[in-house]
Amino acid sequence: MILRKLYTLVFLQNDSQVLLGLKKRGFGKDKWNGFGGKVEPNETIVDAAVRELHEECCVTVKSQDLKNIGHLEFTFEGESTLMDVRVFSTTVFKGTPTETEEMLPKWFNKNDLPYKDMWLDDKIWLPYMFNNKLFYAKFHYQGYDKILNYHIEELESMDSFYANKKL
Ligand code: 8OG
Repeated sequence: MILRKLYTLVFLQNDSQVLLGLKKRGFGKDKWNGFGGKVEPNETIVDAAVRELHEECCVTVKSQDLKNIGHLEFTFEGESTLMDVRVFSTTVFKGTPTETEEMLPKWFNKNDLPYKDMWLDDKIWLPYMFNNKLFYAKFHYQGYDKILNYHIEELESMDSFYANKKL
């Protein structure tokens, strides 16, 4: 039995830059990433995305401004959990990204990202995001530093992807 756990991941972007945060504790510590976390029971996915972004870097977004641009799935050899990560992007937000106990935010040029200090898979799917392509990707890891196999595809629409997907 696979246990699916839902997560959000939000990227703020402008034409040339993307906001990443250096994770200061917990899962993915010392890696640069978008902002997100677990979806709580009785919370919609997009509400969780708004909440986590604010908790982690003090930036406010409206849920209607968050665009769901991708779906990621991670499994780990020997583990029965599947991490189901909903990826969102927006160019519209309020507030100045500010360091919190969880994250140190910083703007990066999209063509100069700190990939060596990011999750290995990011290099594979971030180009879809930067080229405004919707995507679905799944990665099977051994530990956290080796991808045993993966699949990635471009999607026409997230709605039709979820309508056809058994979750
Ligand atoms: O609550 P917590 O911070 O542990 O949530 C984990 C966050 O990390 C969540 O936003 C999803 C995200 N995440 C993974 N795996 C990967 C990955 O391989 N790449 C990226 N970019 N983010 C990931 O859980």
